[in-house]
Amino acid sequence: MLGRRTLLIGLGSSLAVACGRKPAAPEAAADHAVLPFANGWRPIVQLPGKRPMLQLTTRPPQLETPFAVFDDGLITPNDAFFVRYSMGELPLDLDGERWRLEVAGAVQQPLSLSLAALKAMPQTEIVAVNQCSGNSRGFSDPRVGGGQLGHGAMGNARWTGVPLKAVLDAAGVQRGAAEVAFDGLDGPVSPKAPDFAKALSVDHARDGEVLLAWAMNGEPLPFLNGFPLRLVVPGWFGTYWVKHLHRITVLDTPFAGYFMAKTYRMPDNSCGCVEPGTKPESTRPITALRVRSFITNLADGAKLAAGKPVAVRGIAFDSGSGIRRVQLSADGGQSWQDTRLRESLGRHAFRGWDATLRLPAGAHRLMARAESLGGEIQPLQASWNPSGYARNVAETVRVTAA
Ligand SMILES: Nc1nc2c(c(=O)[nH]1)N[C@H]1C(S)=C(S)[C@@H](COP(=O)(O)O)O[C@H]1N2
Ligand SMILES: [Mo]
Repeated sequence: MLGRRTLLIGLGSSLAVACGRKPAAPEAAADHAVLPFANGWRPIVQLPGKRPMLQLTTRPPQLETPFAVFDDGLITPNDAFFVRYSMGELPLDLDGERWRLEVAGAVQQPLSLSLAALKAMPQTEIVAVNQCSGNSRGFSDPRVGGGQLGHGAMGNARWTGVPLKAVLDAAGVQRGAAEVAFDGLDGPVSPKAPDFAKALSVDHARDGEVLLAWAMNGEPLPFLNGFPLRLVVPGWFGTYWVKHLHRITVLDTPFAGYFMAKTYRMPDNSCGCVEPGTKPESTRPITALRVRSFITNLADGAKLAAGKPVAVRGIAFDSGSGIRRVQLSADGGQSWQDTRLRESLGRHAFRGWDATLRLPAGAHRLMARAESLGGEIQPLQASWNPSGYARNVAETVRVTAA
């Protein structure tokens, strides 16, 4: 019988091969996909624990979910969930038995917790969307640097774990503490490069909703999605959802790490945007998701029957107030009809919706536009920022009816 360690090492070496660390037999791409912008050609690759996915980079491995997956159901399967890393060195020899979560800094009692110790604490579950702040960046116009992603750097899963608050309370956060920093076990290829770490305010970290999760959709986290433990920050962009989490440090002063102070920052104004091509005067860390919606069953270029009922369906989400309504336009945003919202899996989850259209012969521009219970509505014009973060314009799907 294979022990867990053997299994992990096996996974590690096949990942090492797949990620180009060893001179490997060439990984023939079974196929490729073309995203609808310049340089949108992507090999389709299959990494351990994943189905064939769109490859953005090999080292670190970065995979985008094929968009059709979002039409299969509201929960994104583990083997189709996107993968994003900033660091080139993954903890491929990570041993779940020996791994410990260290809780240190401005606490009464530093802790060192095994996975078994965490699992012995009261567990909770939440269905929540993890979306990269760079999701859809490839559509930025004018174009911007960074991973040229289509719409597949998001996913909706049921996360199981222990509230971060319970662990912080067990350690006893000292009065006057300001922030809580989270460090993952992956690291930079060059020792001079900054390590991946993120921070939340003490109040946010103790809101009871932020989760230390070891399971995703009822299974242990796939290695590439943060085995054995990751942070889940419902309603906030994926950058805070630290994977392979191994150290939590309570700080008296604001955390100044590279991934908070230098990157993942938005223009510091109400729209989080600037004139295309210009630089913001000041920036602030990116935080909450913006309301978005997608048509999932019709791809750009679809040919439909004129005059016949056409079923249109999709998904919507926001930062956690919940979805109030999703409207659909067949004329590029001039007129709108309401869609029907499907059952809610929770206010942080993808919300399904559907509608029926009857289209006359000709070309049509379909758009979905969601409004949150918090009163946020998707804009019809895209705004721009230099990192292409947080796109949420109502997207257009061009179809023809004949
Ligand atoms: N340890 C670690 N955690 C990380 C990152 C990373 O580079 N290292 N990237 C973050 C970013 S930018 C995103 S969008 C999410 C992506 O989560 P996923 O790979 O499980 O889809 O992980 C976050 N957690
Ligand atoms: Mo991200």
